[in-house]
Amino acid sequence: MKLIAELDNLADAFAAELAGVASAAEAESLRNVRLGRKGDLAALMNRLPELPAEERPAFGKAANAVKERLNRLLEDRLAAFRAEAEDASLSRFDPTLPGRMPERGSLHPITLVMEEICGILNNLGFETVYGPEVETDFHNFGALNFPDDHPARDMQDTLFIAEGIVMRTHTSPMQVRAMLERKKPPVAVIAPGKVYRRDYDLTHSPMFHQIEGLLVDENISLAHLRGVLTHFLREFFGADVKLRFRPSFFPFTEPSVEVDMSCLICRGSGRREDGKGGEDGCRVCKGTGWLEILGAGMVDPAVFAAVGFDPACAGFAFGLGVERVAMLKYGIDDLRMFFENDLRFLGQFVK
Ligand code: FA5
Repeated sequence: MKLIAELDNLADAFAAELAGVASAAEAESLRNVRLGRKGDLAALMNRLPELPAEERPAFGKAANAVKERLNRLLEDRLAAFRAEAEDASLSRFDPTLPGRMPERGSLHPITLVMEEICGILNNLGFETVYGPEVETDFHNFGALNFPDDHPARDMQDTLFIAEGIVMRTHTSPMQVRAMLERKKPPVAVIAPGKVYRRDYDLTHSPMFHQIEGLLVDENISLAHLRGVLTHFLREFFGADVKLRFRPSFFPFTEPSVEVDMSCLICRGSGRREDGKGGEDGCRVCKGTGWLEILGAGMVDPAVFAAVGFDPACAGFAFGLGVERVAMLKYGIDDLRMFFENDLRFLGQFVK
């Protein structure tokens, strides 16, 4: 058969086959078989030398024209497949469906509680200050009247970093830093932040948060401390909260107190929901109806001496456990939930 006739046949066969393809992928494979570099059209063109020399230019031209035409047909078919796919996805799109809310982050409950507490104390005139979590032995213990090798250092299981360097075990070193910086009274600061101890159970975690408060001025007494703490706790928990001041001991305060709050989980009853009391009762207050939330006292003259303040100065300090307060505020009976980072838990505290 003449080459030119074979070219026509190929074009007709291609058009027929193209009409029958069911997908873009089938159309592409047809392009390969018929029009590709090793396809049927290329094979025909390779036979050009069979023709007499004078017929070759006309055949070459015709073959190129066929190639172009068939490629155009194929592109049209591919465009039709694309349009069909778009239509199909549009018909699946239902504009009346409710939108999908993007997930929103939220502040951690401990952050929320710290912000609220600091807000109340800022309103009373306390300024917020921040300090390092890796502390010197001097700031964490020495200046706070913990003598070297004094058993009082065992009160807090310390994580040591190096000789003379510790993870701060409380925010009280900020008392020392604030007084060293201010050089003389008045000082009225609060210092929120992380502290570290070797502790782990329902109400103790190895990293937790405290807020330190320090007021040094003229004629400050324990009555001012009681007034400030009572105001703060009533603002935070409501007017019916009950407080209990217990005598205690801290090397850096004299006299010292520990403040307990009526347990809001069991409403001070010490009993669980099923009525069990005593040691088997409320998990948070261990059946006592009270939960210790802070330590406090009048600044010890030895601390004033260590920072170069006149030991006759007067001031009070307190250190509050933020997680304990947050547990009571939100009715959470296991402090470890704050640190498990379960989004189902954290998502409940969106402001
Ligand atoms: C102190 O840390 C003193 N610096 C507080 C202080 C400051 C006293 C200023 C006097 C003047 P204490 O070790 O009791 O004291 O801790 C204070 C509060 O932190 C406790 O009442 C408790 O609420 C909380 N707390 C203590 N240990 C943990 C822990 N492992 N996990 C969570 N909260 C804790």
